[in-house]
Amino acid sequence: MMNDLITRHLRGESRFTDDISLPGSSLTAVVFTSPVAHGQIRRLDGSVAETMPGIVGILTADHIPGENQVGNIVEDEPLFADEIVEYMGQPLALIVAETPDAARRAQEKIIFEYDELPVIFDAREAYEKNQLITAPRSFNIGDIDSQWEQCDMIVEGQVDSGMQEHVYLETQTAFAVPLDSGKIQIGSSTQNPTAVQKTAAKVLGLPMNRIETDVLRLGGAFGGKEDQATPWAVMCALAAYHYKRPVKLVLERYEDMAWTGKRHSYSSDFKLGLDRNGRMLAWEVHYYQNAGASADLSPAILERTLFHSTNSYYIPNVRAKAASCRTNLPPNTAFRGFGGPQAMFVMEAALDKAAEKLGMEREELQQINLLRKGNILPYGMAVQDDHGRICYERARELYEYDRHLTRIRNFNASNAAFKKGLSLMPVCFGISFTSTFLNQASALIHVYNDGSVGVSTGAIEMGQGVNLKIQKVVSRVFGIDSDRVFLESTNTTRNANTSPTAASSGADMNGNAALIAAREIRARLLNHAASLLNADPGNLDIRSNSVYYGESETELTWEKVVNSAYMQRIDLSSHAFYATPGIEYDRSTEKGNAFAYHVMGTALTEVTLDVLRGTYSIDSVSIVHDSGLSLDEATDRGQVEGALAQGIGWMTLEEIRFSDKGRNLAANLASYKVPDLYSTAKSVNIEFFRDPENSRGPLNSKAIGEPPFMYGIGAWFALREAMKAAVPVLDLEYRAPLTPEKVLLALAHCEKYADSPQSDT
Ligand code: LUZ
Ligand code: MOS
Repeated sequence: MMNDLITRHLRGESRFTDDISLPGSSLTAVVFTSPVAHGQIRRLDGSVAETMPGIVGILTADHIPGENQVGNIVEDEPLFADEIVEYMGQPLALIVAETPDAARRAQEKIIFEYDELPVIFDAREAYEKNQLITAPRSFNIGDIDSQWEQCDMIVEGQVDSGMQEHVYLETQTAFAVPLDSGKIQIGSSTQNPTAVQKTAAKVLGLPMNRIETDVLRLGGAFGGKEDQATPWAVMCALAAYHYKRPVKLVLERYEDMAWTGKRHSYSSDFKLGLDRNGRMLAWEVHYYQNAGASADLSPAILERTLFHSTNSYYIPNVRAKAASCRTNLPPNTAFRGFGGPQAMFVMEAALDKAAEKLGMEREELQQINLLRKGNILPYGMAVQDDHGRICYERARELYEYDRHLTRIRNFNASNAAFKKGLSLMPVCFGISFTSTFLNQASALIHVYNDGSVGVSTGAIEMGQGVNLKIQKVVSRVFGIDSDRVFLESTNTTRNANTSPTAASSGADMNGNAALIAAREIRARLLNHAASLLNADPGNLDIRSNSVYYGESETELTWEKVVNSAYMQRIDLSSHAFYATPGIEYDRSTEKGNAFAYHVMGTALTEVTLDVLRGTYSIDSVSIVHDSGLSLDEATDRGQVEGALAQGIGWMTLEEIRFSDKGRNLAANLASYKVPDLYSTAKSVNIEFFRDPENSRGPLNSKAIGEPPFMYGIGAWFALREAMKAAVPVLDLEYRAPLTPEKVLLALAHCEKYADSPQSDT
C-alpha cells in the first residue's frame, strides 16, 4: 500500500499556502517596486492610486510601527526603501485592495521620481571600490609562501560561474490573519517560520509571542525561501495590522523572477602548485562573490564556499580568501549547495588545467589527491572516514571507467561530426549549519488516547520528503503502522525558535528530535505495560502494533496500552530537543569541527557533442553515493536525481544576464531555460554506499538534499573533453554555464564569446 502522504500528493489533494481559504472579507496585496537599480528617491506618491475603486490603502516605510528592517544576518535591508533604492525590483510600497484586479490597476498609478545614482553590477568592480557586505574571510593551513619553491609545477587561472534562478513551482506566497489580543497569524511559503515570526514582530514593534507562523508545505524552495520568503509575509502582517482584515500576497512568476535573489555568481582566481607526481602541495584561491544589494545570507554562503575550497582532496598548504561584494542587483541568496558548488567548480578547473599541463588525465590527478581518513582539512577538522575514496574507486570499477574511456577514444578517432567526453566528479560536502548555533531542532509528539499520533517538528516539508522520513522514524520507534502517525503543519506556537529547514539537515535534526520524543513516550508505555503484565520492561517490546514479551505477542495492543496509560494518568505527550553534538567552530582562528560529518560520492558523466551545431546531450550519469541507511530509499533516489538535474542545469543551460541598467533579461520562463527531459541526463544510475557505522543521522541515515547537486559539475568537464576531442588546441575559459551557444562559438575559435552587456531598451 502506498504511503498516504504520497497518494494525497499524487492526487493533487495536498494544499499549498494559496489554497488555504481565509476567513470572511479578505484582502489582496501587490507590491510596487523600484524601476531603477540605484537612485535617490525624490517622490513616492500613492495619493492618486489610493482613491481608485477597490483600494483599501497603500503602505510605505512611513506606515511601519516598529523597525523598517528585514535583514537577518546583517541589518542592512529595509522592508520598504525610503531614501534610496539599491536594485531594480526593490519593494517601495504595498497596495492593499479588495480584489487582485483593483490592486494591479493601482500599481500603475503610483508616482515615483528619483535621481539616478552610479551602478555597480560586477563583483570585482565592487571589490575594487571597497563595496563589501562584510569583512573578507580567509582560511589558512600550512605555510603556502614557502611552498611554491617546492612545487614542480604551478598553474594559475580564473573561473567564473553564473547565477541560478530557483524556479520553485510555487512562487513566493503569504497571508496574514488578525487574531484576538493583537495577535497575528501568518501563513507563509517559507523554509524559516521563525525568521518570519521574528521579523514581523520587529517590523510591527510587537513581542514574538504575538506572531504565529504556520506552514503547511511548500511547492519547492531550494534555498530561495530560506530568507527571501520573509519580506512578503511581513508585508501581509503589516497590512493585517493596519486594516484588521486577512491579507494575501502571491507573487506572479515574472515578479518573483525579477525581484528575488538567485544563486550567487562568483569570479575567482586560483594558483595551484603540484609536485612532478601530481600531488597537490599548495592551493591559493580568491573568491569574489556577487552578493547583490544587501547581505541576506551572503556571509554564510561565503563561509561555506571557504569550507569547500579543496572539495574531496587533501592539500596541506592552503590560503583561501573570499569577499562578499555589494552590487546593485537583487540580493542573492541560499540555493542548494550554498556556495559549495562555486568552490568545487574552481577546484576542478584548477585540476583540469594542471592535468593538461602535466599531460595526465584529470581523473589521475583526482585519484592521487583524494582525501584519506585523518587528513586535516583547511579548517582544522580531520576527515572521519574513507568514504570518499571508497565511492570513487567503486564508481570507477562498477561503471567501468577504463573500458568507457577506451570506447570513447575509439569513437572520437573515427567520428568527426560527433565527439564524446567522459568525466569523474567526486564530491565531499559538510553536513551541519556552518553557524553552529543553528544546529538545533525540536519535536512535540502527542499520542492521543485512541492510539493515533500527532507529530510537530520545526521541519518544513517542501517536496523533499522530510515528513515521510519523520513519520517513518516515529512509527518505527513506536512499532506501529506509519499511517497512524500524522505529521502536523510547522507552527511556531508548537515548535519555537526553529532553525530554517536548510543545510540538508532538516531530516537529521528534526528526525533526531522526534526520535528522542518518541523514545520517551515509548519508555513510559513499556513501563506501564510491564506493570500490567507483571513483567520486566527490559523484556518488552512494541512491534506490529502490539506489545511483545520476548518473541510472544501479548494481549496488549498499541491501543490498549495507550488507553490504559491514559486512564492511569500517564503523560502521553513529549517535547524533545536535539542539538547536534560534537561540533564547534571558532571564527577568530577559522578552525574547528564545523560539521557533524561529510557526505561523499562520485559521479561518472558521459556526453555527446554535435560539433557542427554546438548542441550536446548528457548521455548518462552514474553515481556511487554515500547514503548511510536511507530512511526512505525512493525519496533519496529522487533527491539525487533532482539535485543532479539542477546541477547540470546550472553548469550547462541556465543563464541570467542583466541589461546595462540592471534589468534581469531572463526574468521569465521563455528566456530562462531549465533542464527538461531532453537536456538532463538520459540515464541515471545510482548505487548507494551504506556504512551504518559512520552515519550520524537518525537510525544511521545521512543527509541527502544538497551534496548530489555538485555531481552536475561533471557535465561541464565531460563537455570540455568532448570539445577538446574536436578542437585539440581549444582554449576554453573556465566559465559556466557552458551553453550550446558558447560551445559553438568556442569551437569556432571565436575570440569573444564572453557575455557582453546588452542595452536596456
Ligand atoms: N543555511 C545556513 C544553509 O544558514 N547555513 C548553512 O550552513 C547552510 N548550508 C547549506 C544550506 N543552507
Ligand atoms: Mo538551503 S540552500 O536553504 O539548504
